[in-house]
Amino acid sequence: MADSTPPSQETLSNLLHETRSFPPPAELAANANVKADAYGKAAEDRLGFWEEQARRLQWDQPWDTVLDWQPPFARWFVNGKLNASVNCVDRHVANGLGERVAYHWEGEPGDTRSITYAELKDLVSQAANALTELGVTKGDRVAIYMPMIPETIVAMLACARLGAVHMVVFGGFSVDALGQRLDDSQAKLVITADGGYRRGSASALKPAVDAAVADRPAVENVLVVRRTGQDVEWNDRDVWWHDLVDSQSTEHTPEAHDAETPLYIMYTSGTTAKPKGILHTTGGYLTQAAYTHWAVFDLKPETDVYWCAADIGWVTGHSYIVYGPLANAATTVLYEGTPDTPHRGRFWEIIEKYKVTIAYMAPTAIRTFMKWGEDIPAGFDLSSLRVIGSVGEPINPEAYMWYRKNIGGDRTPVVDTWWQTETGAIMVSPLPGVTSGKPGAAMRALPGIVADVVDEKGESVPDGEGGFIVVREPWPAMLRGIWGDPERYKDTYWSRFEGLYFPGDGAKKDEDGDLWLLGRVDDVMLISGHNISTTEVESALVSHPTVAEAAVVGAADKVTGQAIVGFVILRSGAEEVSDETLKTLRDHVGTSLGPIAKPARLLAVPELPKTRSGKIMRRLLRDIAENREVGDTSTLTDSSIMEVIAKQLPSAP
Ligand code: 6R9
Repeated sequence: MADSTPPSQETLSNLLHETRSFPPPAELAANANVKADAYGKAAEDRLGFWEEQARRLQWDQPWDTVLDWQPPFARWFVNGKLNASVNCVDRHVANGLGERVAYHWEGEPGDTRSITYAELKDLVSQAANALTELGVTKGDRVAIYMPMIPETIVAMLACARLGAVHMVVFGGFSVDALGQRLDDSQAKLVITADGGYRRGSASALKPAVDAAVADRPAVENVLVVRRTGQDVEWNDRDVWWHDLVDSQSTEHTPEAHDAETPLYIMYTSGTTAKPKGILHTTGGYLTQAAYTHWAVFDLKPETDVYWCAADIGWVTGHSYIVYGPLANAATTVLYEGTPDTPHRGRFWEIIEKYKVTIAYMAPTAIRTFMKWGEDIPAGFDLSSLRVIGSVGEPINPEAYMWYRKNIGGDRTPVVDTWWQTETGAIMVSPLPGVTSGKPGAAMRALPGIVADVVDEKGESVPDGEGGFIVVREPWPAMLRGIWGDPERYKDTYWSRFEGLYFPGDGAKKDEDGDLWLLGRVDDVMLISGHNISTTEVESALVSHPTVAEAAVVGAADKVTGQAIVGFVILRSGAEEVSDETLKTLRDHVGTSLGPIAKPARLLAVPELPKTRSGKIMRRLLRDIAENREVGDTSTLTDSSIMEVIAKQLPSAP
């Protein structure tokens, strides 16, 4: 994602001061899966630590070398053999856990289905047999363009079982986005559904697949799940899931795959360039997904009910709805739809209904819930929760406090987890039984992970200063490359700082050495020679009671180089605001962070442009702020939003 050069004047200014901190609840700390000594142990013998974690899995053949590191190319658990689907399903059944529920699925219209590990094993075996019948073999790429239904997970695991590489595309990406990914991966099979439920109605998926595969002969078949029952066009290469899969044998003998067998490709859109196919392999990825899911959420698989509200089309869904939870034999809730269908309390209703103990969601959702008001969650019993997590963007201190208080009952730790598609699994996060969490901070690199904050020259910055987050040592779930483009892998992640992995994010270390993530360096603003992070200014805006969400960008300015232009969504929902209110907000930022961070212009808008995983797309706002034509909007949740925002604008000064 780090396609552009970070700003060069100086390292990030450190503007935000936060003094609140919440120690772990005593009982959680006493019974925590991971205690404070884990950091020291892992630091003493990092590779030994990861070997210990790899033993969580069932290996058909042990590895002979933990790590083969030919920078920047890593191979973990060399010559070890395992099957990811066996690790996620079969072995739990063999261990007597067949009756445990793997997924409580909740369809948006209210239909439900609970699937035990024994049932999942049968479904995955049937799907593996079906894919074999369609000619899918080890190494083939399979595209999955699906709603949030159990078959999506079954399809992923069936691929993993065969050693085929799955490539999940957000159900909702455009025909072009799907087509581009099919071209790059050369997938021979597409698995899809007639449609899925979104916002109370059936939305079609198959027409997009029909259009995308029309001129792509590499796609031999399209396997279609019937979810909504809507009419679909039928082509020669189409096969119904229920015709092919349901009649298959529930026996399937899995093969043991090499630890470095490609498991999946996940495309990240980056800012401008062609999407990158991030490649993950089997042994190291599953090891870190399993360990982090167990450690960061303090998972007790016998008693916890875990829910990650991400989409499976996002890496968070891969690692924390599918692979991590299944490897740990967890019981997971899977929800198909949107948070406001049929009402704005749907998430809390789900938590109450399934007595969810661990919930994991994105700051964008949390800020939306803030806007809807605390009365909504107050109407539900959320007392089952014991750990709540956040992922995808920096969580503003205000959103953290709201989440902790209104969802966590002022009782549960909040784990703010920093990681990326590329890292495969969580890298920086509090440990709920160890860390005294600070609102807005991801805190510490997890045991076994060596992260740091460096300056322009790649030198470690002292506590209290900001710069660029880097990872100093390889980690098991790290990407193994960009599909078909090793040079781009080197250029993007390993060329900025000699010998260090550069994720493209700004960060600071506070006085205690704790880490605060400050957003993409591509978004950092350069105001009169000071690098100011978008995160800090946005957090200051969101800390004002009238503001629900905020996005700021640096727009070219003759005097200051760049000037801060802010876009705010007001809690009242009003788009017409008085100059007085806007002035109050600008002053509020000035008082919180200092005059340098005061936005030059502020606009109230009804919505912000976001990706499907909830990230604000600041480059589009920059286009608006600089009066340019708006760039590529193909990965937005709602592309019409840009017109709405543009209309809001009086022409720039
Ligand atoms: C998991 C995921 C990665 C980028 C990452 C960073 C941002 C994610 C964050 C966070 C601050 C957190 N990000 N989690 N920033 N605090 N807890 O989101 O993967 O979609 O690849 O995005 O998201 O900027 O570099 P991905």
